[in-house]
Amino acid sequence: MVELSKLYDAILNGDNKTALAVTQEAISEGTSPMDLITGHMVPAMAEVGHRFETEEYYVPELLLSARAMKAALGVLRPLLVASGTKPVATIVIGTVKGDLHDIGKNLVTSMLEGGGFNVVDLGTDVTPQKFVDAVGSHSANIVALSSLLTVTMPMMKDTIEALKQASLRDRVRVIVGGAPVTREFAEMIGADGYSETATGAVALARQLSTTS
Ligand code: B1M
Repeated sequence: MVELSKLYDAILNGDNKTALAVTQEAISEGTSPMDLITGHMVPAMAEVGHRFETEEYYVPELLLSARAMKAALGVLRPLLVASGTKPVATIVIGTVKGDLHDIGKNLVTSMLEGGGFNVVDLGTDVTPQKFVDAVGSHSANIVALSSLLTVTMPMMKDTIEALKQASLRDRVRVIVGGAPVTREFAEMIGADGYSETATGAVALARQLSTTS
């Protein structure tokens, strides 16, 4: 059996080849993708963040770790995605303007796809107008906003305002998440829901799509 702590170490050390190899081996041995993600990969990224805060790591190390994380997620993503089911609802997702963090957002996207949603991923650094346009053109039921930076959190409010201005707010539910976002913040900006985790986002989207 492959030693799963090697996956944690590979992400922490920015070693994408080992991250990929260990993930592939673990999956072939029958380890569940979610065990790898929650038990080893997310904790490794949390430690990367801690080392960045304590100035043991700098941006180049963050980038290498992010690359290793993405390599491992690339193997897991197809396994998280359900196939052949009728979409529950359409969700437009993106990381808000000014913010380039996409690992968590990509994880949320995969989990939502796995939960049977049709997901339109707008990527990172998404302007309020781009969200508005996508809601209109895809007739989306839910807009999912991700933010990892304290300074980009106000963009979530701006996006909700832009949806109001475009007379689309009544047609869509807005959910928000990302490390610095809180339930209180979500309520304050008038979002319909908040989730701390990717799995929680799926449950929330399900709940909102049955009550809309
Ligand atoms: Co950045 N970065 N970063 N970074 N980075 C953080 C976020 C930071 C907390 C690090 C730190 O200081 N400890 C800090 C933000 C501080 C703050 O504002 N509160 C920070 C900073 C300061 C910066 C820069 C400003 C650094 C600089 O340039 N001086 C810069 C900003 C660039 C920009 O965006 N404009 C920057 C850059 C980067 C990289 C590009 C190098 C890289 C991102 C690569 C990429 O994403 N492609 C990076 C990384 C890797 C991190 C850390 C280390 C890891 C983030 C991550 O991927 N986590 C991060 C520290 C940390 O988070 N501990 C940090 C793993 C991921 C699975 O978790 O994204 O939280 P997360 O997603 C979770 C939940 O939050 C939730 O579900 C996911 C799974 O459970 N979730 C949702 C996320 N979105 C959701 C939406 C939902 C629901 C749940 O509903 C819609």
